[in-house]
Amino acid sequence: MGEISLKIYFCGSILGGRQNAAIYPVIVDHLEDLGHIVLTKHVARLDVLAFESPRTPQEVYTRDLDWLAEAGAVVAEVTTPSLGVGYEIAVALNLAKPTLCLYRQGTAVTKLLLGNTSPAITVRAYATETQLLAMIDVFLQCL
Ligand code: 6K6
Repeated sequence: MGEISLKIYFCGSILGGRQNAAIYPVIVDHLEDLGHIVLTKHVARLDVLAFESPRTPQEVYTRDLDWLAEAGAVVAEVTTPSLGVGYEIAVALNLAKPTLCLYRQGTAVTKLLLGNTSPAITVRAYATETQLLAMIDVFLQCL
């Protein structure tokens, strides 16, 4: 791969907490640097709630579900537990979307992800930013 531009759905915690949100733009920027389109790049914005506030909950839901359906792959940062991210991952797996779940090494992550037997899921712990970006590269190369 390398030349193929994918639509990627990025998931990161919003209401679940923003304590690991500094890594979200690193992931989104990397995906864009590789030439991909990140449908949900607003999730990485510091001001995501203000940015999205003109939209009704139904608008957010319908738009996000439509984007999930059109995405070629899903990349989720799951260090901070989030109901919304968990929901998105479940939908993505039901749609058989290749789904990469990344978390900071040493963090407790739900067994529903760690033990997930869906053929579409890849779950990886990263210790450094360099490792995280390499994991994204390997995931995309295997699509
Ligand atoms: C404010 C007012 C109306 O809507 C908002 C902003 N809410 C959201 N905007 C955009 N995406 C959202 C919103 N809430 C959840 N999501 C999706 O769920 C994102 O794609 C994230 O990946 C995930 C975050 O879920 P929570 O449960 O941590 O918020």
